[in-house]
Amino acid sequence: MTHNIPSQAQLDAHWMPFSANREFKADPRLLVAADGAYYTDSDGRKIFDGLSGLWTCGLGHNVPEIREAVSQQLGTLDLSPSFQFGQAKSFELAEKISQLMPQGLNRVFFSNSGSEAVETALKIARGYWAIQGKPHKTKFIGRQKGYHGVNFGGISVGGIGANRALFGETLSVDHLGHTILPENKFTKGLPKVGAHLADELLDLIALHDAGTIAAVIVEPMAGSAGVLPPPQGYLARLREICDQHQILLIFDEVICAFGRIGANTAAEAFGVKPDIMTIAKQLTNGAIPMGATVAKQEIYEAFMAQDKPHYMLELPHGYTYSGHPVACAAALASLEVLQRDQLVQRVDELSGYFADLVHDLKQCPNIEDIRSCGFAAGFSLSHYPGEPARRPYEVAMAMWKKGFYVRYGADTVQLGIPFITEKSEMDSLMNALAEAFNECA
Ligand code: PXG
Repeated sequence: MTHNIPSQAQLDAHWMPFSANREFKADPRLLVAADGAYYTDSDGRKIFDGLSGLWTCGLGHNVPEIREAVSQQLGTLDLSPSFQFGQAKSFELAEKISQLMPQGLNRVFFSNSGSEAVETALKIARGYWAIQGKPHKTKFIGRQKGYHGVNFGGISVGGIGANRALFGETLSVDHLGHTILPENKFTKGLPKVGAHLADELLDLIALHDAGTIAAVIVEPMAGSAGVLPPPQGYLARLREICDQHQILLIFDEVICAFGRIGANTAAEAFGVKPDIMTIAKQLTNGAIPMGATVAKQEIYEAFMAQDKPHYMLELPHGYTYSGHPVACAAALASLEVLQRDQLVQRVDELSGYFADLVHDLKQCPNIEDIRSCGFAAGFSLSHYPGEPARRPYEVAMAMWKKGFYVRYGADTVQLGIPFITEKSEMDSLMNALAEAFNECA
């Protein structure tokens, strides 16, 4: 398989995203194939995909229906201009997505990534208030530890300092505190304490005035920061305060939507409906890039009701590849398989088994906290002095040697297993993780 190994010049030429380039290029970890819940690496080893790609491939890899739909679409209509012209699949997909959303969230704007879905949501929120004659409502409220992608809007509302530090001025934003409380350590599912943390929004409203705030954006379950399920009642309280003060609520469900937590959406799972939702990742099972922003019908209608000639744009925003036919084909096939194989229900049914295994690792060395929700779990590890990120990296590398791919970032190790994972595979994953935690003690 040597043809799969890049030369040094090739390695040098690629500036890798969110990667320690120097570390990687000194000893590359290369994947050459994927099928079901497993990758094959360049040494021919089978590697269990403990993060479903990057929280994307819940159905597993190499899904025949997606492969065929994409290939057929490429041979039929490979691209149609997304502005002012259309093709049937984007409309079909928009309706399909609406059916999986909480009622009333039924106007879908397509993009190509979670980051773009977030930018679109922020622009729709500001535009909405401008149209309503409230052009001063421009500020956004994010939350500490939030991840909303990497574009300027996203890092502005994002709450991960390391992702903003180098890049200077952001949009006008403020942040709620994160929802990690010491009394909630080692909770399975939603922590009991913490609904009161939503009241911090009242302080921010007192400080900035609701007349300057366009929207609050949160991940209903924060993913990248280490799997942080929302405290019970927290999201409902945020919803209540937003309603009282005419502030839009945006849920960033780029990780949550379409099964990760055992429901079609986190909004459904947690019983709280946002005004705007961002989705991506599982939408196409990761096979083709696609994001989308889903707005409440009233928001769309406000744009349509503007006093403009009928041939003028209602929202001057969009991407060359918005609603790309090949991405639409992948998404339609992916959602079809998700439903046909009842994988959302499967995650829900097996999430208790998964959570029990995950929490059994509490006794391993250096485990400071464990959180879990659906088929996602986060382990916070105690730090080496001055080096919070080192132990998770060491654990992930030990796992890689054992044939398991897991996510590491900041002081956490995370799992986001495929929806098709068998109980026996969960058992092997946890056994390997227990060994890795012990080896890295
Ligand atoms: N919002 C949320 C909640 C996300 O998790 C984005 C927006 C941005 O999506 P794009 O498609 O622009 O990357 C994300 C992405 C990880 C990991 O290892 C998480 C993401 C991306 C890459 C890695 O946790 N989340």
